[in-house]
Amino acid sequence: MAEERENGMRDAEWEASKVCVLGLGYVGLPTAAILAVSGFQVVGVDVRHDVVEAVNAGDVPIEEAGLKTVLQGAVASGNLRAQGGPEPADVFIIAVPTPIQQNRTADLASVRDAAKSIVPHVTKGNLVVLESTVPPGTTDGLLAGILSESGLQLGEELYVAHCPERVLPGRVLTELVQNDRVIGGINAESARRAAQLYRRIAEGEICPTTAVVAELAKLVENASRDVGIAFANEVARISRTCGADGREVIALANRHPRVEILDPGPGVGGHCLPVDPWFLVEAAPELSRLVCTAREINDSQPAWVAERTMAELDGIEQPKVSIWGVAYKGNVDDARQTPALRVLEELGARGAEVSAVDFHVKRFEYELADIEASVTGADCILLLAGHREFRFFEPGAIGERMRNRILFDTRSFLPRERWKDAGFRVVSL
Ligand code: SAJ
Repeated sequence: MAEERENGMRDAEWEASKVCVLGLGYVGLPTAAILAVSGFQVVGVDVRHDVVEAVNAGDVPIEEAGLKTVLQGAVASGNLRAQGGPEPADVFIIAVPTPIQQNRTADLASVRDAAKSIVPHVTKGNLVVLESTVPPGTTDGLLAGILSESGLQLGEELYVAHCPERVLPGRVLTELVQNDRVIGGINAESARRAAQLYRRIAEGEICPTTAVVAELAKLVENASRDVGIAFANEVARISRTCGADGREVIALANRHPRVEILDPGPGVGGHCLPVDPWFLVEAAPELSRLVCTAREINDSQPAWVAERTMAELDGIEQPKVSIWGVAYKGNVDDARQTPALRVLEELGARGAEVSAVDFHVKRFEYELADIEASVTGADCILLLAGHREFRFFEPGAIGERMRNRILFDTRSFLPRERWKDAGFRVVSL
């Protein structure tokens, strides 16, 4: 009883004021900046020296609407500074990458390293939050295992929770604040404390649960989207075989009040959807047949797009294709796991000459061309990512530079009629 009272007192008094955020990527950096402008003392930690330097200079190493301004405010206020390693704080938030390995299992090396790096700094009453997407069981297993090396009693003296990030690249600042948050504690008190922290920055609902439910919920969200996209891609292929336009089929089916089919596209990229569903497969291989098939469909979409492009170019000698957009989706600078890379390579393997244009991506496996050079002498524009800049180009002026006027718009992004009026044969998925 006395202990309960003591705990109650301690809980009521607990209010974090200093947060250490490990990993200053597309989730960690905006989280750190928002915590700082919300009044927390924030230490951002990254293993990359260039990232630390950029952040301290108020520079954003990633393209994300509004982030630079928020970051500069946070740094100028003195509430945010970045460095190479952690230091004592009330809360440690781990937001490091969890990529996939060759064998399609999660690579948890960064989570392991980040957790180990905080062990010497954690003290009684601290909270450790894992935001990175992880296979079910990681928080209770790997993370708790490492943190117990601190000698602190987990759930009693050191609180641990998994609060998966759910923000959509391109809308990170808005979604960080507005989205509901799933807060999975290793015990109820851990969830309660983590909920208290997120209530100070989030306007969405705070939903406390267990760590494993939070891990699964996050994976299921992304697997659900991946399955939905695979269905849309499959519908597009079936429709094409039947001589119909898949997008028109989907648009009409979506007029049913209980149908909401997603958009077909050139494939699924980014560092989330092509990766996270495999963590479910890893947890229960025999039971994840739909998830697995959806992955395979989406992974085969770039080859299908390349095949269809070549069919449009049939009879043209040494065809030349101008790819518009290599980012994994429109208006982001991220080309990680982009379907464009596979499309480009598949086209090359089929004998097409390919050049690619992108107004956002700075790092790509192949050299990017400027738009004039890319379309000059080209037979086909293959639009893969709907960057807003592509809408600025006058179809007539582009067509004049081309050898043949074919537009394969895999996103149905450009105004079809305008391009048709300029003499283009416009093809969609
Ligand atoms: N795509 C389609 N058709 C669609 C929607 C998307 O082909 O109808 C493609 C996109 O072009 C892209 C890929 O899918 O290549 C993924 O894009 P996205 O916008 O669906 O998602 P991400 O990867 O940018 O962000 C997802 C989001 N998850 C969900 O919407 C369930 C985000 O909320 C997560 O926080 C993020 O993954 C993450 O970090 O896990």
